[in-house]
Amino acid sequence: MKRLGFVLVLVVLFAAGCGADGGATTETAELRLVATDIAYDVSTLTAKANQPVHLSLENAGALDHDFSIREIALRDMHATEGAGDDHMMSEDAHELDLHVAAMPHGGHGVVEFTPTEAGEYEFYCTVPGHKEAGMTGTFVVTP
Ligand SMILES: [Cu+2]
Repeated sequence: MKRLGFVLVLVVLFAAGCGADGGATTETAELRLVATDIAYDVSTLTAKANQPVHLSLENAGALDHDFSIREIALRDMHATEGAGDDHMMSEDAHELDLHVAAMPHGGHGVVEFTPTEAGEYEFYCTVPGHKEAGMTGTFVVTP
């Protein structure tokens, strides 16, 4: 049993070493945002330029909510859940660089992307009246 444990440690160390040798290998930023009626739980989300982001939007409210950024430089974007062009929006989804929706009562949406330029980007909910009610925040991309 002891010997097996030792071998496992070696395997783990070896795997970690490989990751570090990759150089360009960047850990994914796991971001989570919870929407309620009518607010987000945090006002700032942070990631690094060229760091892959996995953003999960959870809807703990009774209304539709989404996460949108009008203009942001990014690559490798795909919404794995909750692309949600069919929900109530005050603007055209095609004009948004980033958009993911979450249905009410525990629904969630997931979007993965890699921001490519440092800066501060406003995010908000496009459901009519929600941005005005305070569903906005800042997505910070550090160099
Ligand atoms: Cu909303």
